[in-house]
Amino acid sequence: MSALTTIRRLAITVLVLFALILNGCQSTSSDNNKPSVNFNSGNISPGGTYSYTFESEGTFDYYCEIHSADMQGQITVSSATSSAERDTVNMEGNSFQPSNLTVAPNTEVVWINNADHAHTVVSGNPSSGGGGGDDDPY
Ligand SMILES: [Cu+2]
Repeated sequence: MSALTTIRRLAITVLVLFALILNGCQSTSSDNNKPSVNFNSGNISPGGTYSYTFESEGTFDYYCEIHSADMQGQITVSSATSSAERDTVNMEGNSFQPSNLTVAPNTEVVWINNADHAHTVVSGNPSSGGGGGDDDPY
């Protein structure tokens, strides 16, 4: 093997290592530190339900599009909480009960509409534009 070939191989190795290091940095960018959820129940009739499974830890705002000013809630997903397959949020009048629910990762949250009119459950908050199309979980 000539000295030139050895140098070339070294150079390529260094470039590949650099690429791997840069890739590694990208995968720990802010996107991974801010898990996002995206859901939109559409109209839930009285007596109807909607469910969503929260997989990763984080704090997730949600609201009702119909009563957005008053009707907001939050799901906190934390592995410090004892796990359960399922947990529920009741929609009473124009509020979510409880408005702050903490669950373990991979819990299915079921919203139950106990009111006499329709509600929706949409990820995000009214100022984020909502519609379930916004990536911002805050
Ligand atoms: Cu509502």
